[in-house]
Amino acid sequence: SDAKFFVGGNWKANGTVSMVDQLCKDLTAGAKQFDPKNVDVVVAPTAVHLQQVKGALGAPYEVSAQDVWIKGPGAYTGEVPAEILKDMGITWTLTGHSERRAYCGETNEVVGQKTARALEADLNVIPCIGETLDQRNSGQLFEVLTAQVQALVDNIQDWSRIVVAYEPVWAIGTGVVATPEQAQEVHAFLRKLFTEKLGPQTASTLRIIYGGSVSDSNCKDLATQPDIDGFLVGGASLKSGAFLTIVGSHS
Ligand code: G2H
Repeated sequence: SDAKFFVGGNWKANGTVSMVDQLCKDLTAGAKQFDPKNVDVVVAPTAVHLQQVKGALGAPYEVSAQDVWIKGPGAYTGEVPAEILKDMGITWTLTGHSERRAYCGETNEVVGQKTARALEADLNVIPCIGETLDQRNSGQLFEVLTAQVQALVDNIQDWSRIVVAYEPVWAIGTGVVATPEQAQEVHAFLRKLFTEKLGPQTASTLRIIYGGSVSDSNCKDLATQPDIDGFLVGGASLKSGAFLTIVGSHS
């Protein structure tokens, strides 16, 4: 599509103070390897590493949370609301990553509400959607994705601050990447669905990024697919060299 390429690094529940320090140094040194006019690059460390990363990584990098609380600040022990992220200079959050759906019971409705909450507090959001292998094998792929998208459509007004991540659950952390054809098929379906629901203007500029075992060796073939506007990278985002290769894969 016409949208600017976008690459997110999802560090998941990984990192030590010294590892994060080194990764930030390496990313800073590697920033000259890409042109920020052509690609947005965002990294998502754990909640407790956010401040360290924010302090160590300046422009062109932006910093994202991996999740956000469904309500505002207040008596919600253990949670991190969007206002607190915003105040710390965090500009993005993921919502609805499949690991949160699977391990923390987040439903489409919860993901929609968290996304709305984050937008209200002025964050940019990367809601994640995707089917399991069972759902794909039993012919429910498009039905599952349509329900996930509908929950977003019901909750989001301003789509200019949204990047949608399509992450087939069977490809996450498994080393089994979707083929470029499989990914393009779904991205084209999603583009069409968003066109129907939001109109052609919004749909053509909406970034739809792919996630699931993206690596420095498979990124190039995926990046050339017409409806893949970038990547959400897990495992390979913990290695600066691989991550920077993926960041540069669109050019
Ligand atoms: C999918 C992805 C990052 P990985 O979860 O969100 O992780 O690249 O390790 O499959």
